[in-house]
Amino acid sequence: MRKTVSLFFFLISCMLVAQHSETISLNEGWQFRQASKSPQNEVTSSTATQWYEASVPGSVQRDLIRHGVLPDPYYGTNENKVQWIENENWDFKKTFCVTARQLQYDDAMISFEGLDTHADVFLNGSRILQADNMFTGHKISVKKLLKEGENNLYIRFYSPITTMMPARETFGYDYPAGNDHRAEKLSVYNRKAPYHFGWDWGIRMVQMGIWKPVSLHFYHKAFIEDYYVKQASVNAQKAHIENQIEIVSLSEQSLKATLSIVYSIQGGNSEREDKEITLLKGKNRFNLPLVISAPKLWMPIDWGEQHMYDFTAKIMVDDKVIAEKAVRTGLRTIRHIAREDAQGRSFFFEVNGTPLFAKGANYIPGEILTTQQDSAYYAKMFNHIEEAHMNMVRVWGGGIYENEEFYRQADERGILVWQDFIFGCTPYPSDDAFLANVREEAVYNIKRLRNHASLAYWCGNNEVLEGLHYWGWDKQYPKAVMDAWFQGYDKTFRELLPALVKEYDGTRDYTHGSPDVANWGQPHLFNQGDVHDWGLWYGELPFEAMADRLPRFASEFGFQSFPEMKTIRTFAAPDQWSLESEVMKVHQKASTGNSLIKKYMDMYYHEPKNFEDFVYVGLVMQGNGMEESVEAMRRGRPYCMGALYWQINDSWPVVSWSSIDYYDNWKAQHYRMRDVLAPLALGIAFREDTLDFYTMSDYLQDRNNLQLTVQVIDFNVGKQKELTMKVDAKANASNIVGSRALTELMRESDKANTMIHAFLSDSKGNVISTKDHFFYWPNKLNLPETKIETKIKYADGQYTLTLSSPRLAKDVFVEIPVQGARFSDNFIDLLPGEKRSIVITSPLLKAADRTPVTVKHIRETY
Ligand code: NHV
Repeated sequence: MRKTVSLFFFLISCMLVAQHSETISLNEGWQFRQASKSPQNEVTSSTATQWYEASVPGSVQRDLIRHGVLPDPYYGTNENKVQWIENENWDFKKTFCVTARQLQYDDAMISFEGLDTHADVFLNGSRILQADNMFTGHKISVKKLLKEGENNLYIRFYSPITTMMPARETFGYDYPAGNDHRAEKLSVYNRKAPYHFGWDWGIRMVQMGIWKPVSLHFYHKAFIEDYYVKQASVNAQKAHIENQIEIVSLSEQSLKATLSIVYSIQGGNSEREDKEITLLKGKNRFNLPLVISAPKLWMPIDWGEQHMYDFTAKIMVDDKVIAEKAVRTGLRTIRHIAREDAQGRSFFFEVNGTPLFAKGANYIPGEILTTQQDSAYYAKMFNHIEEAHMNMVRVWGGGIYENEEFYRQADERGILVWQDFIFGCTPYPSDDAFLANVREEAVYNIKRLRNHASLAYWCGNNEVLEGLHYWGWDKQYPKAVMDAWFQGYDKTFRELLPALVKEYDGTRDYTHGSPDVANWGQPHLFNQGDVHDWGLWYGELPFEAMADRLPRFASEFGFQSFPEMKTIRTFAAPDQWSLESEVMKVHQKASTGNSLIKKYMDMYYHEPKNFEDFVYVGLVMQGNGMEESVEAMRRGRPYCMGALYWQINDSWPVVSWSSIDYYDNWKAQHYRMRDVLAPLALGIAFREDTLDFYTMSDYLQDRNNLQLTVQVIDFNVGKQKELTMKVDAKANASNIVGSRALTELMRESDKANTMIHAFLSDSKGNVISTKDHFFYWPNKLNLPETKIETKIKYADGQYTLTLSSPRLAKDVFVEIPVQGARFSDNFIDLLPGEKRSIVITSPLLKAADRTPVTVKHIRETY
């Protein structure tokens, strides 16, 4: 059926005669097989040498799992069973048809948007490409090689391991690439996603294959190779746009043509700007500047609308369009402000001239099988980002330059993107050949991403300099090697990449790497630049300490948790439910992870009764602790102007620092981020026996005449006292709006059995933000034993729970064995006598099933 439909469209397109171009997808009909067989893999891989159908985009590993040749790599200890693939070479082939009519086009270009990684590509007996960089796309002129009827494409992918092994042999050392989970550290020689080689939250799967689309383009006369809508300057009065266009002319003679830019605000009336041009054979570059008066600016989320403009560049010859290309973008300015000031050196972003407190997270590729990140995946991920009220994500340097759809979602929703170049946590080679490869990769990706309104900032790498300075490598390597790495750092990150950003982007700021100069072990440097503050977690500092060591901008800080039991059940049988079991160890990649979770749990909680309670308490600890840290940063503006926590997502089911697990279950942390990052949130700081109440606002308008209600709640009997205050929430600022001495509210001796429940409401009584403040962590609280009463209304797609408890039930966790089910709230504090309703939604929920819902709270874990 599908074949008939595509044949129909194919015939239709053949009937359109006077086309200036035509594109056919070459994603269908690929086959693959193992090309080599290492002696040690003789037995394991015997089934892989036959031809299998391949899905493109995809990878060898993804397809072998699909065909059942490899087991589910996430289950049990199966990770070990899929490692042999990386040592082998793999062949891909496909045939496709070209018609006589198509051969009449002036040129045909085959486009590979991404080959992972070392590959020779052959077409009808000729080698058309030698690829060695996963991140670079290729467009190759193939008209002379094509023939009418059947054409043959063949790609041999070479093992990234065996291909680069000689580099290691000749260098004489292994690089200190600690996250590369093989003894021979070959990730550094491969321009390939570092996380494929393993990470401290990552399964290792060194993939090979066609990871991005393949297509064949036919052109008459000319085509537009690239179109950059460069925002030379933008303000509320005028936007100066340079339309930078690269046109390839295929005609032997020079061509007189009109370059026309048609543009409009999305859905509005279009305007047009023309320029007469002469095209010479080969590449031609033109710039057509234009001015848009009173542009409607693209705004970050919560600051206004994400207005988008459509630009189309057209080349016309004799009034006929011979080539065109469209760009959709938003007009705005984003500046990174690094300014010496009284405290040190600032680090913040200004959007359309207004300082922005950056709220968000670090993003890793959300699938180890990279190509499983499809459009639906990105839409879902950006829902999570938006629902937690983030306005910035950092595409971290150990992953990939993300797919188009990532940035398109970010544009549409008003989320700024901090983009690392893909280097992380180790030095890299810096010889001429390596840097030439990096140059090509950087130019390709800057050009690919520069039209996105959301793209805010370029950063050379993640923690390479931090590693060189602080990770003890000088004790493991000779001085000459260290010197070469420092010099290589400068060449790559202080010379090559910034020069390319300037030349090919020219509008965005760049930093050599993150963090800038500050290091988490040197708090005296926290007054300048961005910090990855791992004093929490690696430095074993308590959550409370984060408020006393605010950085100017936190680009990383985080805390681990296990995913909830329903995710653990997908990979571990009950006999493996313990920290040190074989299976759990495969799913905990951080060598000190379990001991750190236990250390912090000893600091804050009574010892949980069993593994399941340990998992639950760990989730709550991460959620509440990270909320505390993020709130301190947000209260601390304008000194501190950003909180991007480590990390929002997972690439497989694993113990990690994520706030959402691999199966889309929000951990407690994601709920707490949603609360603390709300555009207008209430904060509480308890210092020197005084409670300070803060409004933390990202709105650009003041919100005045709000009511702050402060209740003193006894864990056993409920409300003891209530007071209200009229408060104003100042725009784009954090301010103390009220203070109360503890003694005005309660007795010092009641701190272990009393909490503060405060909320902010508008004049109509709508609650804007709620904040519960406890004076201690649970092991120092007198939490009462209590039983939660649960009533459930079952409907298809939605269960509604009503919860109540005669006494305080802290951190109430509602569980349902349905992956990805959404809860209107979870991990909540249920106050004495309070009735709370929680709505669970999932298309998998059926009223008739009465899927069991379980509820637990902290007092039940000890
Ligand atoms: O370990 C968690 C995350 C990593 O997954 C990721 O690479 O960039 N993490 C920790 C650090 N940076 C990052 C900080 N690194 C160190 C801390 C303590 C000692 C050595 C290194 C991310």
